[in-house]
Order: sequence, then C-alpha cells, then structure tokens
Amino acid sequence: MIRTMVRMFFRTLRWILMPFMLLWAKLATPKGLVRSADEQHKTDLECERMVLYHFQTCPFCIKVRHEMARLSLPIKLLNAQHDPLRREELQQGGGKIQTPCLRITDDQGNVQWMYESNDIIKYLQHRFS
Ligand SMILES: N[C@@H](CCC(=O)N[C@@H](CS)C(=O)NCC(=O)O)C(=O)O
Repeated sequence: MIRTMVRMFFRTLRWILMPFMLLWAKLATPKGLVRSADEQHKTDLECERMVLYHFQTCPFCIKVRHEMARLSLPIKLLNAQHDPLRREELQQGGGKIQTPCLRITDDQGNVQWMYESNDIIKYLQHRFS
C-alpha cells in the first residue's frame, strides 16, 4: 500500500517536472566542438561502437547527453524508459535497469556496460577531448 503510494507520488512528480526537464535539456545543450573533417570522421566511426541507454527526462542522462553534444559525439541513444526490449537488453547486459548506461564495444568485440553519469562523462572526456 505504502509502496504503491510512494510509486504514484514519484510518477506524478515525474510527469509534473517532465516539461521543465525537456526545456532544460534543449536550452542548455552546449555548442559542439569543431574538428577537422578527418578527425570528425574518425570520431564518428568510434562512436558507432557506443550506445547510450537513457531516459529522456532523467537529469543524469541529460548531463551525459550535454557532454556528448559538447564533444560532438554522435552516439546512438536508446530510450529504455518505456521500451520493454531496451529494458531487457539493459538488464541482461549491464545487470540492472539504471540509466544512463554507456555500452562500449572494443576492437575485439568485447562489450563493457558503463553506469554512473560521472564515470561516463570522465570516460568520454578522456577519450575524445
Ligand atoms: N548515480 C547515478 C544515478 C542514476 C539514476 O538514478 N538514474 C535513474 C533515472 S533518473 C534510474 O535509472 N532509475 C531506475 C528506474 O527508474 O528504474 C548516475 O549518476 O548515473
């Protein structure tokens, strides 16, 4: 009973905050780094090996998406908020349904599932700054 009420409370709160989060996500998107065409092409290819599982209005995801925009990284986004298939992939691959989660595939085809927005941001900055 209490659990249901708490869940309802947070669900309602999320609906109320949603437009503000979307507005923040859009208005605060930083300008992207400009690279030479060759460098950007190389970066684009590297980004093809990464996927970000996210929720549209999650503040931690917005933070990571902003960093991706700042570093001009065209990383594919998969919305795991309501899509059962994406949720299952995240649960099976990463071990839990929590976003943001960056799936990274290396040259050998090994897959790493990276959680925690700060860790993802540090990783992207280290690799692409
Ligand atoms: N410390 C984490 C927090 C991430 C987090 O709490 N994400 C929420 C969404 S805002 C989540 O995935 N919750 C699980 C769920 O709603 O099922 C980070 O910085 O990435």
